[in-house]
Amino acid sequence: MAVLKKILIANRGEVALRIIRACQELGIRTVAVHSEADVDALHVRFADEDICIGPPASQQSYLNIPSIISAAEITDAQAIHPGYGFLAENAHFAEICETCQIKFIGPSAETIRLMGDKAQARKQAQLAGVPVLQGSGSIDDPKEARKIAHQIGYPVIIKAVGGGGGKGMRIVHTDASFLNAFMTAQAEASAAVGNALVYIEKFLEEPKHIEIQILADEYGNIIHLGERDCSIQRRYQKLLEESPCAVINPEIRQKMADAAIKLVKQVNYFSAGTVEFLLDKNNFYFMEMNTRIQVEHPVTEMVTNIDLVKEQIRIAAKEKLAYKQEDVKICGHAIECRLNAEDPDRDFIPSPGKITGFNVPGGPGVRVDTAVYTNHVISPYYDSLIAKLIVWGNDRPEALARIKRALREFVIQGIKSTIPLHIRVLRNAKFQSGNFTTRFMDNFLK
Ligand code: MV4
Repeated sequence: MAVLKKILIANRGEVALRIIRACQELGIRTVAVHSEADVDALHVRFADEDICIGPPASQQSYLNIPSIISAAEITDAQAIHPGYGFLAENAHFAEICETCQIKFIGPSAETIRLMGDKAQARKQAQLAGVPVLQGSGSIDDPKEARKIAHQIGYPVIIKAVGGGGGKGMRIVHTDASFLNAFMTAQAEASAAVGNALVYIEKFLEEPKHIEIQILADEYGNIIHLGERDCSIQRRYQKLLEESPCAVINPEIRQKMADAAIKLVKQVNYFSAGTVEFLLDKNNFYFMEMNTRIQVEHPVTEMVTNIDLVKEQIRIAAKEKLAYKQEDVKICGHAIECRLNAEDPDRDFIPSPGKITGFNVPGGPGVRVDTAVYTNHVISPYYDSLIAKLIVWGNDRPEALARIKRALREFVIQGIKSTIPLHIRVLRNAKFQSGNFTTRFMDNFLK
């Protein structure tokens, strides 16, 4: 990597480790940043250099732009990898990096801003000829909005323009309940993302949530790496993801991939990215685009044998894509379970604390992405992800058997985890059929 000799990782936890590993294999030096709560974190131990950027609260450390930029300047890092969450989709941060002549590892600030406005993103999809659901642009007058909702026909869903991941979302079934829901959505959007703007879409009751992984370089080369089925979610938090989708037919898959590439072209996108769709029977609709590496990227890595984080770094170093579309072969089947420090028997309340015993599974086809170790303390300050368990199998039945086997080997003592819940989901006949929708977890937990 001629132009990138040192990268600062503006993140923590398993994803910080994931990025450090990619850098080490590419011969790039790494700088970890950490809060006062993360002095003993593995990302700090694994990086070549480390620097404290503030107190435990994210707002004052992992979201503290001046501290992070200073850390990059002090250590002479030429680039910053934001991981996911925190500053990963903050256009202002990407812009500041550019101004300070630090390469932001991701797309341009302009594209992050455009896709971060979910109403604008819809417009771009339409311009690119990608199907979208019936809906509105950004709208703020409640009565005007109700007229549009009525025209679309209920149920409709109100979404935050600055949202993504379900923040400030409201499903509405009648004219009578619309105004109240609309104003609540505006207030929630304002509180959650600091932007009260919302838009409306026809609500699909039982779709699948399917996303296409793409890679694009700065020279206009674009490839897709197939899809992930992310329909298993609770409160818009993904619990389990797989690739490929078990029930999609090849024509639909090709059409979704073509649509994703059309959108990527339309917005001059480069880096790794994900285009999310809703799939209803054999119709699909653009939902949003994520301009970051995602939590569930390993399932795609397992079925393509392509290291997405390395590719992101190579693209940032102005290299051309090393793969052509015909080089991408989807091989076998991968599943990921997100193991969270939550108690599924007590409405998923967070279960932070000391991990007194930790044993990760192994054997053929098993990958564990974690930054946890025995006697590590899960802090209440950050998200509750303990580990991602990812398995590969020659086919879906083998992957299912393997992930059940691996979950039984996994030992997490001292705190509650979602392992028992995952085992129950994997035993469920509807889940096993592959024929499940976004409604699955609500029904399952009822
Ligand atoms: C939808 C939808 C159905 N219709 N939009 C959830 C998170 C965010 N990325 C968008 N999401 C959805 N948007 C329309 N027009 C369904 C979801 C959705 C979902 C909804 C309810 C319960 C679970 C869900 C899981 C995934 C996606």
